Parts: sequence; C-alpha cells; structure tokens
Amino acid sequence: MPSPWWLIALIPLLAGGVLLFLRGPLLRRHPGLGAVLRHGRWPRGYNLAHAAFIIAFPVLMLSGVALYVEAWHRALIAWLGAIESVHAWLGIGFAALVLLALGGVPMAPRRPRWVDWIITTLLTTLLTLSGFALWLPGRFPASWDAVAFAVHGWLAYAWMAWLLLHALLRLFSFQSQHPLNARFDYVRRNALLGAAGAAAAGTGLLTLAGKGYQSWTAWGRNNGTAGWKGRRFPAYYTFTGDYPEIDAKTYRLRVEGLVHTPLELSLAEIEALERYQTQRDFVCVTGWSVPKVDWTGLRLATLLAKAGAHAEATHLIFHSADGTYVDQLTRAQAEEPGVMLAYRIGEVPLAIEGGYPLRLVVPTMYGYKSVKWVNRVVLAREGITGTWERYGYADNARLTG
Ligand SMILES: Nc1nc2c(c(=O)[nH]1)N[C@H]1C(S)=C(S)[C@@H](COP(=O)(O)O)O[C@H]1N2
Ligand SMILES: [Mo]
Repeated sequence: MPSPWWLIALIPLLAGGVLLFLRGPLLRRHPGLGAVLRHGRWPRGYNLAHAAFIIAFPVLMLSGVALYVEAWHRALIAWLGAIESVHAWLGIGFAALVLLALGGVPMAPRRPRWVDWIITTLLTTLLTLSGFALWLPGRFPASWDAVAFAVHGWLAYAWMAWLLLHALLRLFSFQSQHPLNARFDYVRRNALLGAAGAAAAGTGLLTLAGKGYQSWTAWGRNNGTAGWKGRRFPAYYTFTGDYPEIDAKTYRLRVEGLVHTPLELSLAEIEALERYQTQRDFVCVTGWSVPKVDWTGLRLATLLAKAGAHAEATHLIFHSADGTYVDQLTRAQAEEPGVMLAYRIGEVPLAIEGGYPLRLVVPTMYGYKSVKWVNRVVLAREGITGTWERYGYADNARLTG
C-alpha cells in the first residue's frame, strides 16, 4: 500500500469543507469570496450534506491509515479502538447519506451528471461492503478478508482521485446554463483553487502509480487458488524501521534456558531436522491477510523434544536478530499443531523482509506473534511482555472465529 505522506493532499479538501460549512458568515464579511463559496441554488440540506462529506472524507482517510499503518499504531495505540469506531461509524454514516441522497437523485428535479451519480454510488457501495469484512475480522474466510483489504484500500484511493477530479471538473468545465450552476459566477472562478487541487491530485496519483504497481503485482501473484507460493506479502512490517541482512553461512539459532541440551543450529541443520509443510492463512491485526501460505519449517514441538525442555519450562521467548523485537508463547501454545519456525514459503526461502532465514509462524494468532529473523529461543519459568504487547496489543493474540 502506498505510504501515507501524500495524504497531505487531503488538506485542501478538508479546508474546502470547513469553508463550505462557514460560508454564510464568511460571505457576509467578505462578499468577494462569493465566486468560490456560493453554491448555486441547492437546497440548504444538500449544501450541508455536501460540506459534511468534504469534511468526513479526510477524517475517514486519515483514520483508515492510522488503522493499517503500524508505524502510526505505535503513536496511537491507546486510541486505536476509538479510531476504529470513528472510522467504521463515520464510514457507515457517510455511506448511508451518500446512498440516500443519490438514491433520491433520479427523481429529483435537479440532478447531478449521471457519471457523478454512477461513480459515486458504485465506489460507496463497494467501499462499504469491503469495510464490513474488515470491521468484523474472522467472520469471513481469510481469502475474502484479503480481497476486502486490497479492494478497500484501492477504492479509498479511487474515491480520493474521484473527489479531486470532481472538484476540478466543477471548476473548469462549468455548465453555466445548468440550473444547479445558474448563480455561480464562473467567470471569477478561482484558478488558484484549481491549481492547488491539480497539484494535490498529481502528487497523490503519481505516488499511487509507483507504489501501487509494486503492491498490485505482489497481490496479483497470489490470486490463484493454489495457495501462496511467492515471497512477497502485501505488507512488510519492521518495528526497527530496518531489515537485518543475515548471512546464511554464519547464522545460528540458539535454543537455551531451561533445556537439557542447549542447541546452536545452522540453517542446514535446521532444514535437516524437519521439513514440516502446512498451508495456513496469515492474518495481521491491521486488517490484511494472506490466504493459504505454503509454509515449510521446523515445528516447535520437534525442537523442544530435541533440546529436552525441562518440566518447569512454561514459556518460550523468541528473540529477533533485529535486536529489538521479542514475543512469547506458553509452552502449551508452542506445542500446538502448525506452530513452527518457517524457512520457506512455497519453494523459495523467505524474503529478507519476511524474516529470512527463519521466522516464527503461529497460524491461530495475529501476525505480530510471528517473530521474524528469529535467532534465539529461551525457555523460561516466566514470560515477558512482547514488543507490540508493550504498546497495548493483547498477549493472547488468538484469532476469533
Ligand atoms: N522482528 C520482527 N518480527 C515481526 C515484526 C517486526 O516488526 N519485527 N512485525 C510483526 C507483525 S505486526 C506482523 S503482521 C508480521 C508481518 O509479517 P511480514 O512482514 O512478513 O508481512 O510480522 C511480525 N513479526
Ligand atoms: Mo501486524
């Protein structure tokens, strides 16, 4: 997904909405603003709804980004629940109003262009439907969630592009004889506003085109039903902001703490120990999922048996070669089927971004439990608080449903 800095492009929209809301008093004080702010002969309710949309839209985009970009999570984690509620309910309200207004449009005496009507209705409907799938995680199959995530993100951007286009069309291709526009002083329409909108749209669209191509190809590769064979997930997370590059020749996995035989295993030794294969969905708490990942790896149960875990070892602590990220499982969780240290997806080793050479995979839990670049497993009597858990995520990361 594209990086969020280009959301700056939303600021003119937000400002526009605020201006529309305040236009009564503003027009009284500065009649010169009439060229920009007057809204033809719309009924007052339409004017208010229009301004409300323009304000709601940036709020939706920004809260949406806060929900899916983990770098934002770190700063906002205490408010994530509230942000999600605002996003979901504002989104539902937004969609309800748009669809209500547009539903009445074909009968209305003054209607917008059909193209406006169709595009807006379509975008809003699909955005709302995919939003529901994301809002209620676990209620739908992971493959639906994966599609919903991609669709929701791209539709939001499409909405934004459409809004900017719509604003530009209104500014530059004015039908002065249209009843809606009869009182609009189009001769004095504000070229500055248009230029700002074009700059914002250009920035946004160019960023999207570049980044979009990357994530689209990554996502597109997984569209078959055969399962995830490629190396790239739709998103990569790195708490440290960096990806450790590990030399497979010198890499060692250490298993220590309450074990009879501390281990220090090379990658070749790990692969020789076990080639356990399983196909599992991978689900991040931020909403994206990767259905049917074909993992190959070493089960923790196998590793524990080899190291000879002491009876009092109740917790496993997983350290990452990034030097920062840690998380823990109880021993019972670690011994569940499918919990493993994976070294392959499909036929290929993990990507560096994806935890090469070895990552934890806990299929029944959210992705933040699946520590990447694991180089040390410590067996202990007590657990620790994992990296994300310190910021407020639940230690019990079980997926519902
Ligand atoms: N070392 C390390 N492991 C990590 C993370 C991280 O930032 N650092 N992010 C976690 C989170 S929140 C998720 S969703 C998954 C993402 O896996 P991916 O980057 O392969 O998509 O890795 C998890 N393991
Ligand atoms: Mo995550």
